[in-house]
Amino acid sequence: MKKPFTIFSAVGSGGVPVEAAMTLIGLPFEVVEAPTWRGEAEAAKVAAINPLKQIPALVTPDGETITESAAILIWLADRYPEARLAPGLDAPARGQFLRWMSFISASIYALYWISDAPARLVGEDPALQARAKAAIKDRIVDCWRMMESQIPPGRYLLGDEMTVLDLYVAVLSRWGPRRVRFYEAAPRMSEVVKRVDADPRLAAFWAERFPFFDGWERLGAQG
Ligand SMILES: N[C@@H](CCC(=O)N[C@@H](CS)C(=O)NCC(=O)O)C(=O)O
Repeated sequence: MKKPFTIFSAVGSGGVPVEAAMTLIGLPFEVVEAPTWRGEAEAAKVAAINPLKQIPALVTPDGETITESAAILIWLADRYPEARLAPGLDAPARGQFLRWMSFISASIYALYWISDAPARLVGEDPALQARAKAAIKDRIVDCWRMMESQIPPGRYLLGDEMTVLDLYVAVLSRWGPRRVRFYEAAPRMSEVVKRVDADPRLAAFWAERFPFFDGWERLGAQG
């Protein structure tokens, strides 16, 4: 019997949209919980399959490892087209789908490498660290605002069907600078992420993997 998928991930992390996609597709998967930002012991759990010690990392039933959240999400959506989680290769929305998947990964997600541990860039000075974190939050808000100005959402970001882009944005918009600032910067996209938050197919999943609690839109669990 083939092994199920294994996803190296953590509650509230960038692995959550990948887990959500696999849940919607109906794939069997095991989670290795590895909150890499909580120190060397956790990071070491993923080192053998991702030398950057980052999650998410997916190991397929064939034993292939795929890292990079956007690549994993696009791969899953393309590999299981019956789940309709991405515009097909010839669909009119395909270009914009790839554009925004890359944008989220490169222009937004990558910044958390600094904001989760600003000493990596500015050393131990608390004032410099605070300045770096604040500047990154402002930059992320600017990125959301830019995306909002370029995208005319329907029920979902690319039209009437939910794609992995919606899952990606729904999760990353919960991190610092938190949803309240996302709502201000991107009011039309906010309607979409609230729809994704409320999707009944994901209710049990969100409760387990990125729970909503009183004040979460202001406080969040990470970032
Ligand atoms: N470019 C990577 C970024 C992944 C990433 O930054 N993951 C975070 C957790 S949400 C992490 O593992 N951080 C630990 C570190 O960078 O040292 C992706 O898109 O998958």
